[in-house]
Amino acid sequence: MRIDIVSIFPDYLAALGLSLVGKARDAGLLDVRVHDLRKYATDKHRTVDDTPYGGGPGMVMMPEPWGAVLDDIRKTSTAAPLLIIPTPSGNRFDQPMAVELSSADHLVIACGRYEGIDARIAEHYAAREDWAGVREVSIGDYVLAGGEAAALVMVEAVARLIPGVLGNAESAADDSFSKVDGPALEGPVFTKPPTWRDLDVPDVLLSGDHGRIAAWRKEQAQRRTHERRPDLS
Ligand code: 6GU
Repeated sequence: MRIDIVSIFPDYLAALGLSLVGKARDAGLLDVRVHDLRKYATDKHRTVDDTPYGGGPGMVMMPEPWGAVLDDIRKTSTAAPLLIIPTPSGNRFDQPMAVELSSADHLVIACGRYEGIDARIAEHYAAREDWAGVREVSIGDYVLAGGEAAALVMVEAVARLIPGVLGNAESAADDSFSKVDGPALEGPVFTKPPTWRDLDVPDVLLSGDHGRIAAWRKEQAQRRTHERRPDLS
């Protein structure tokens, strides 16, 4: 899979060289390219924002630099890309959306700052036959200063679903939110030592009885889901 990310703070995306996403890139499973929007500004001050029509606070990102960078990216891709615009007013990003996005050939993430990107960018690329569509996406009900942190979240959630990125031992099938049936959240986990600061690992986990262990884990997961996320149980 290829993912292009456009930002006025390309250094913000340096974390994509680390950890799971960095390894997926090194293994050739993921091609991540970061672009500096300011390179597509045309005035000497490299301006990418302007005042909103109709008045109001803040600034809006101008359509011209966005159109220029997105058209440039399209010229270098073989498959029609899906354009993702992180915004607190988008559809909610969740595990089913991560699963859907993980089968795309090419994602382009347009990170806005200020009050957002001129709405004609979403409208234009949604109508383009050489693009796979546009998704305006929010990662939760709070407001960030820009789309970069949301892009990091989405890339990591999608990358770990690409075949070959996770080892067999850490399969995504057991994740919270991933079970077709059964509780949404996973229960508590333990490792050695069996006693730490007077706290014992639950006996059942040391019993070797795989049937009892599976039943205990399911009950713990149900309890946790009920207590912490009643909306999911
Ligand atoms: Cl995707 N962007 C911004 N700026 N704020 C957010 C968000 C995205 N999701 C939740 N808050």
